Amino acid sequence: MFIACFFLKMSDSSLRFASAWYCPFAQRLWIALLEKGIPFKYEEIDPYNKTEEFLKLNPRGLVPVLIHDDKIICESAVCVEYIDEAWPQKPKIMMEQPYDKAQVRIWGDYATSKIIPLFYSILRSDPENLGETQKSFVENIGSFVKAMSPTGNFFMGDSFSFVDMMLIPWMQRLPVLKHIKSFEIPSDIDWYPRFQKWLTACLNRESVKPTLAGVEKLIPVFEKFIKKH
Ligand SMILES: N[C@@H](CCC(=O)N[C@@H](CS)C(=O)NCC(=O)O)C(=O)O
Repeated sequence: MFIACFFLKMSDSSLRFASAWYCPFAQRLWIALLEKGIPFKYEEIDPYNKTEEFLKLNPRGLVPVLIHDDKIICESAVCVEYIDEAWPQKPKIMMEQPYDKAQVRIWGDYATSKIIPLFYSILRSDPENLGETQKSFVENIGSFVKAMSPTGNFFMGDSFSFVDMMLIPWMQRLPVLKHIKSFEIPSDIDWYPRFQKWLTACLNRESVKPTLAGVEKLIPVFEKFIKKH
């Protein structure tokens, strides 16, 4: 009886994912939802045209937003942690062991605070500052790669986890930097083979593939972003 009620409750629950197709922050959550195999309703939103209805969902006016029954959750990293806890069935995105959990949080935060802002700085940089910004970007990606498990494909080895989801949307967009700013990670750098192994494995992950927007579609979005900022 208890089991029947539990399943009824699970299948009853409604999950809405408010997203924008080009948004790398929303992509983090999209990957997590597919990875967990959770059914959800996708809703395309234009976060730059902030309707009253959208601001009621998220007064910050940002996508992604998750609406689980009547509860509203925003901020991509928080949303990913939320679904991992609310749907505790495997795979565990946040890992099982306390030390592993700490690692995925530390390096997920590193990606968010030390790598991703530099991606946008490169896009916005004028030619005088471009070299310095690119150097820091490469150095910080290098620190991230050197912290990866030496075995397995992913950051934590064989487990595809929170930390991979935090960074892959921007690394998928590296060809956009190549197109707009002629930037590429130097392939003769010592950590490059480990980086490529990680990137290839992430891009071929079943939960990632459906979320990959084509580079030719993303380039105009970023060109518009540069004009605005
Ligand atoms: N810290 C937020 C960032 C989300 C974000 O910046 N989303 C962009 C789209 S990619 C957005 O909604 N921008 C609307 C705006 O800046 O007004 C998160 O992790 O969810």
